[in-house]
Amino acid sequence: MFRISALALAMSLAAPVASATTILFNDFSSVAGLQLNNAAAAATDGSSRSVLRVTPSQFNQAGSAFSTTAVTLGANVSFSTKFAFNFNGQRAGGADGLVFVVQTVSNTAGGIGGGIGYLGLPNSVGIEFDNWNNGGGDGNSDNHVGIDINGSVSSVALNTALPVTLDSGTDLFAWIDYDGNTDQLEVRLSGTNSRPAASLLAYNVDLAAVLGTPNAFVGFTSGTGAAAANHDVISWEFRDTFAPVDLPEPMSLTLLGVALASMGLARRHRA
Ligand SMILES: [Ca+2]
Ligand SMILES: [Ca+2]
Ligand SMILES: [Ca+2]
Repeated sequence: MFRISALALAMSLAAPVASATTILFNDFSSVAGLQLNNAAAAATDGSSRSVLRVTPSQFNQAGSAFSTTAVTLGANVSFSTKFAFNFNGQRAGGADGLVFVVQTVSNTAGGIGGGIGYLGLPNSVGIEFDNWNNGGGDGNSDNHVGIDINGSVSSVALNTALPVTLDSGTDLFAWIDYDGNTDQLEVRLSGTNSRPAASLLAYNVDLAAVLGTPNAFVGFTSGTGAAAANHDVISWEFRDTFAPVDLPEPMSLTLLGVALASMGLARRHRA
């Protein structure tokens, strides 16, 4: 009797969790499901990869790419996302960066240059990866990550001590998680495809109030000015609940499952 219940429990612990993934681009060989605005386009990068080039390395551009249909976000507009990106082909120093955006329309690209394609988008939150120093609002940094609200590029939270160089031309990896139950927005960034334990930025914000609706369009904006770069998204996963991508399963559950299975086996041998 015990053996059966223990094995059943072990099996239930090992059962796959229902996926909350609503958007998944392993590459951008097809951009179906995305609305591309202004300068944004599918492109082939220097490694022959099919990428989403939100702005090309040309001066004074703005571009954006958003889901063509609204995503209904989870409890209190919770979400989790991960993407790989690469800034390359820099001209005059490389500018102005890439912003991951959650907003209530799909067809906009905001201001060029230091606006990073995000300036002026109402009812939105943006997580900016900014490779050009526009002064005090950028913390006098040309290599920072910020959290932006309602179309302002004067970030409400800023990290100017990144573990990577945005203009390195190498693939970078970002994880963004919002738990609407705690209102906590967390940003992680790495030069390797391994989710850091510690967040780079954490900020408390009531996104349900900012957006005014659980139905959101999610995607990216970018801009260039008197300096430019190819701002490429390499891959992208978005989940409509708080379900952090690449979060290891709790070790205790795995060990418990192994322990219970072993106990069942031991009892069978004794029988
Ligand atoms: Ca730069
Ligand atoms: Ca800037
Ligand atoms: Ca900035």
